[in-house]
Amino acid sequence: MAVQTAAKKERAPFDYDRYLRPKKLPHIWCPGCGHGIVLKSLIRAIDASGLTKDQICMVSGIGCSSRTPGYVDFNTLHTLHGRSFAYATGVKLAKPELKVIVISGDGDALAIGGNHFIHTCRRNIDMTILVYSNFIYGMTGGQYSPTTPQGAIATTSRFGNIEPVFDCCDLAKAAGATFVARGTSYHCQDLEKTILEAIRHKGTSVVEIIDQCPTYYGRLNKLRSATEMMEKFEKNGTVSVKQVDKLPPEKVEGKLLRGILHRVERPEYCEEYDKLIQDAKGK
Ligand SMILES: Cc1ncc(C[n+]2csc(CCOP(=O)(O)OP(=O)(O)O)c2C)c(N)n1
Ligand code: SF4
Repeated sequence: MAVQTAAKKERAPFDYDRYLRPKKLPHIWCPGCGHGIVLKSLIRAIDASGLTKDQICMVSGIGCSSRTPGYVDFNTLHTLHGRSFAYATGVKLAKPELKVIVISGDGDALAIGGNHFIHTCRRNIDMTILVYSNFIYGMTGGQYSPTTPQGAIATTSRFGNIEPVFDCCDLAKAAGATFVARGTSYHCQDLEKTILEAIRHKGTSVVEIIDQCPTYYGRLNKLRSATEMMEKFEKNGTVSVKQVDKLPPEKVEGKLLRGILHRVERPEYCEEYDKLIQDAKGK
């Protein structure tokens, strides 16, 4: 018993404060919002990467998720709705030594920013893109987004959404991203490991993160709590890629895969651009 107590004492609690900007707190997120849980996994992944705070540039567009960079003590840019990828590309080209991390919502990345998203993936520029997919536009009051499930209620689909869903991971892979993964705010420890792998990857890495907006999506769709949403969409709505082959088809059907879905190597954009400059100089 005494040995156990001593061992417990040795483990210092994780120092989140080191990564936060206390003057920017309290944050704007509603109780039960998934974005805070994701921030925790993200901070832990960055810490595990061994990168210093100055080596990171975090860029976002507009939305509840896009508020994240304001709260963290890295180089940060809070830009325009859907345009974070363009700013992030500029930062990476000007300072290729930085690790660029883009934070975006499903609306930000896949609707207004969809064009920028696919061309960033196509170029394979070295940056990590996190798409917080809560099936709705949270910040502006719950309009439906490209990830809103068919039949779901949003403030702009009062009788049920009739539009098919964009699969963010399929889209990223088809567009050329060289690392594609999916995580959830429920499986936050797995998420931390997945984000770490994404940060370590050279090229465009995309992680779609299923999280919850209890205030709009939950309320409109009669899901009574954040916990109920996490149970429905994240715990029971996803299957790990590591388990999928062992499960009968009926346990997999209709579920989203989580984990690393795609990882390949391909020339990285900044390096190719640099080669071009060197060639041009030599001529
Ligand atoms: C050009 C432009 N169009 C529309 C808006 C309004 N707007 C701000 S955030 C947002 C949606 C954000 O939703 P999402 O990206 O899914 O992030 P969440 O808030 O759910 O985290 C919209 C439509 C804007 N700020 N700029
Ligand atoms: S409106 Fe939704 S997405 Fe925005 S902070 Fe609240 S719960 Fe989160």
